[in-house]
Amino acid sequence: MSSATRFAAVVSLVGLIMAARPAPHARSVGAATLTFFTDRAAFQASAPNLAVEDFEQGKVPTGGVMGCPGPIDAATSSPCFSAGAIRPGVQFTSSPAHDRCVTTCELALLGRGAFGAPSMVLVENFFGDAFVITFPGGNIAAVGADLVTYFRNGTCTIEVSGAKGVIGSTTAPCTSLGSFWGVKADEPITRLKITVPGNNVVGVDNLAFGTGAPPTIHVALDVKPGSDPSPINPRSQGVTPVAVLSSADFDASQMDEASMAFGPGGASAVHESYIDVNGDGRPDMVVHFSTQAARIGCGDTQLTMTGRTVAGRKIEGTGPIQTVGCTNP
Ligand SMILES: [Ca+2]
Ligand SMILES: [Ca+2]
Repeated sequence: MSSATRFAAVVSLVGLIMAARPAPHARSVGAATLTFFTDRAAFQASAPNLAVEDFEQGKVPTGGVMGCPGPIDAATSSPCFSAGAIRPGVQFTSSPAHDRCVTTCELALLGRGAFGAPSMVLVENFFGDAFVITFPGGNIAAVGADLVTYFRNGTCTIEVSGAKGVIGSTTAPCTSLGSFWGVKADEPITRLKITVPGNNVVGVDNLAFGTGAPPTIHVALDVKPGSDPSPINPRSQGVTPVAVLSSADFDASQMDEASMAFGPGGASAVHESYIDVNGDGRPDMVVHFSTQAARIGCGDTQLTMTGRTVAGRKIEGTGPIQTVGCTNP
């Protein structure tokens, strides 16, 4: 109740004092390629398996507004969020930063119905501030969100940063109901800075973020097909054959043999052929690699292979082994 009053008072009061800041100046560093999206379905098709933060674990009542101290992340424990309520890997702040709610809060959590919000959304709390999203964990190549503004619809400016600084900037509609905007980059995205001109506040809902890469395909290996268990002498100067088994979901002929790496040493494939080694009717890929180059350790119980399909999909496989010849010097 008092929080709601404070939000309204702060925004209107501060808005009178603070002039709208100029839009950020975009500056490209290096040669990052950014692809922008305005349709969530198209974005998700291009960048599957993203985590989504929808703020629905927030503690604001329906129709209410709460001031929230920043930064907000998975560790935050505040009147707005309990620890663990926000997904790991993302942090929300405003720019410039403000105090920790000693007098005011830099962020605000809107409940469903507040200012027309369709569900809980997080916004910055001062006219002219930027809403800032950082990804401390790294490895984020795709980010999308419903951009939200209150008081009126507007045009947001979104500045995208990587490790070396700003890698691009664009504009997109932001509305009280939320308007989707997304980006994919060919280098890790570390930060988004979102601003809206005029006496307005800006934030996001349904923030999707992640590597944007399809999941790794896990395959089964049959080391030394035809022998069970699969004895390997790590000191052997020869080659070891391994069958990469096809399955209903995976066609071993789609492996890019140049990408394959066996064992801790990452041995390359030196020869491959296609035979159905397990009699399931699906041809398997039989690859030979240098046993020495694989650096298998005495006592290892499994062999791991990594690689990619010709289409670029990551592959990982393991199969049991039994090391032999390790006892004699
Ligand atoms: Ca929400
Ligand atoms: Ca087979």
